[in-house]
Amino acid sequence: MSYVSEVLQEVVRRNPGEAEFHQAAKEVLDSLQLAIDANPIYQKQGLLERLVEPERQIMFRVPWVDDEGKVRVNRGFRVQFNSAIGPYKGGLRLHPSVNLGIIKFLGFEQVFKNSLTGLPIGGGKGGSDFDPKGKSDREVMAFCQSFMTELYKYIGADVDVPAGDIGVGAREIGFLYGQYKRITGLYEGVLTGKGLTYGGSLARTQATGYGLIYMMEAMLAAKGIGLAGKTVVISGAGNVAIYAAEKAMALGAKVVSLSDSTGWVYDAEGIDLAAVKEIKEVRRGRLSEYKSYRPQAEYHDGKGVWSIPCDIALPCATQNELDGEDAKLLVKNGCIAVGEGANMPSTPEAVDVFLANKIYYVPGKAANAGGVATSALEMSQNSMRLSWTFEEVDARLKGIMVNIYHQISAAAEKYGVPDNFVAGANLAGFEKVADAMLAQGIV
Ligand code: NDP
Ligand code: 2IT
Repeated sequence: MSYVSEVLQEVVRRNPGEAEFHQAAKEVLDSLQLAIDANPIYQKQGLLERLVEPERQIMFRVPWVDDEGKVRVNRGFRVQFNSAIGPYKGGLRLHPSVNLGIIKFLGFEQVFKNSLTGLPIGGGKGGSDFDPKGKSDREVMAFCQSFMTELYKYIGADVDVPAGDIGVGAREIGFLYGQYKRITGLYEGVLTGKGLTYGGSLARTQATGYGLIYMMEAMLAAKGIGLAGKTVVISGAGNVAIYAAEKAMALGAKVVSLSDSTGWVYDAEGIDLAAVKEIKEVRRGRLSEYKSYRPQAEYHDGKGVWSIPCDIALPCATQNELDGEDAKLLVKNGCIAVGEGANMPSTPEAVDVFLANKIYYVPGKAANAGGVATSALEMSQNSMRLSWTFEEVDARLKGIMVNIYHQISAAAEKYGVPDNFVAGANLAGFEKVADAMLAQGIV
């Protein structure tokens, strides 16, 4: 049995029930086979065994009191996966589906993504099975304060720097930051995605979505294809989806769909983004309300955006939201490119369909790295006690995304699998982390 297969078998045996973590580990390690074969030192140094084992996993009780006076208990997580190239860095997810396996898949992906940014950040992820939907601001604050009352022991500006993810935006980061500062007395860049009045970076809100479009623009340009005039289908209606839509439209593409966990809209003339922002960012409402702004649009309950004919598909909601059948439908309807705003939104079957059909497919760890890259820029600004202009941050973000495209494309070439950006992203992300781990000894 190959070294890679042995390690994967152990991952499954030692982490029972963590399906998403198994999936992420398999996808990465399968691609690394090429690098492993070329460098026997990796096996000798137990590099893969170390890579798949988080440095530290923290799980804790999060008790809080709801508006009816009832005591509620959630489970909190922070997985500090790998600090070979910098302090742990990665978001916090608040969603009822959160469990250890999901946080570990996200933390594992984050290690390679953060490496691709070229910035000095290790990988981590955290969150809770708390559901912010339908909760009052006071309830969200009570939860966040309780969560931070335990988490603060393990984080710090040079230790571990959490940020947002699903269910965590500016409101939650504010409550978390306030509690951290109150307990520790430290005014430091311990979280990113902060508000602009207390150390946040301009363009962090837009960064993941804008970065996704900069990646697609760079990748398509290398193939002689422009974004202008292309029809784009996007899933999700949260932070990533909204700003991906905004930048795609600014570059002349037509975005015809968005979705949330209840349903999806199809607006043939192009999505009215001001309406979506009003519904989602201001009122925290449902996408079903979109028709009251745009009566000519279609709204459907359930899943369905991947049935819309498009040139470019951008899954920006959640893991495994696009399966093999969806992928076949996209190909059949003429889709030429897929870029992942979400983390692991395409199932392994869908990825196989994209690669077999020569779809230009950029996986999440490369395509959505603009968010964490801009978080690292926020950390730099905090350390320097300076703030850069929107234009300056945005220009750096764009430079980073173009550089990531060059890295993943060059790695795919180097290992003899041109245009396979799955292999390219995994191999390019791995190299820096592996070198740093080898240099630091058996730790
Ligand atoms: P948000 O919470 O802002 O939005 C998530 C969106 O996806 C919502 O519209 C949500 O619908 C929808 N959704 C549909 N199905 C699900 C489901 N089963 N679970 C959760 N959400 C669902 O999150 P983000 O936009 O920040 O994150 C979207 C994706 O992008 C995630 O995979 C995240 O890990 C990834 N990502 C985020 C980054 C960031 O900077 N925020 C950076 C890199 C990646 P509803 O409103 O009904 O819940
Ligand atoms: O998945 C991700 O990269 C994020 N949710 C952003 C993490 C960060 O630290 O900004």
